Amino acid sequence: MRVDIVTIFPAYLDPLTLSLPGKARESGLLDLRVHDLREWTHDRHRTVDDTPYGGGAGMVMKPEPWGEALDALATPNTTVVVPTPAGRPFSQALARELATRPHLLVACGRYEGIDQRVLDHAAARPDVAEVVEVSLGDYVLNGGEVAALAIVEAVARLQPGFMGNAASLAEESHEDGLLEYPVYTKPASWRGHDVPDVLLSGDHAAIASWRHEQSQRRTAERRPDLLAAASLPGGVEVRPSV
Ligand code: 6GU
Repeated sequence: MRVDIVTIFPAYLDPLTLSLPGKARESGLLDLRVHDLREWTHDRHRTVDDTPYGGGAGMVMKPEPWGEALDALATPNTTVVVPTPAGRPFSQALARELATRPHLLVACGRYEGIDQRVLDHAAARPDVAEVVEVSLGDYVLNGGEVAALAIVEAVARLQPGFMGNAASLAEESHEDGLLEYPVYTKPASWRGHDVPDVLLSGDHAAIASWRHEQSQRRTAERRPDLLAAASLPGGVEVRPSV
């Protein structure tokens, strides 16, 4: 999969060259490139923003540099991803959907956002399959860069062959619509806290059913909104403790 990220702060994306995404890059699973939007400016000050039509606080990103960035980077089948608090909520399901796309172009906005015509123009281009505005959640970041880190990491680790252990992908939080159960390692007793007996029992069926119950309990307590959507295959009855 190819991923291009366009930003006025390329250094913000440096973490993507480290750790797991770094390995994916080295192995060729992820062809990731970070671009400075100012490459596509032509004035002495490399201007990327201007005052909003209609007035109001803050600045808006100018359309021209974004148009040239798309001209340079769009391929015959590009999905443009625009991090914005006004976007569609990011989720494991959306990560899975984006992971199937051959090319993502992540457009990181700053200031009050990007001129709307950039997105309208992108959506109308024959070399753009879709424009997806994505929000990480109901809070405000200074720009799209931190969101781009999260989105690209969530998508990259779903590439076939990316994870060392494919089973851990299937078992983790959100893949089955429930939160993950608590995990423990040695020692069996630590500072007066003991690992639950069932995990030391060697009874694999009992362990599986304990873990499923724990997942349901946690989800009911912390994220009851997820339970309505989750498939609940004949599990235990769970009531929130709060
Ligand atoms: Cl995706 N972008 C920005 N700028 N702020 C956010 C966000 C995204 N998600 C939550 N807040």
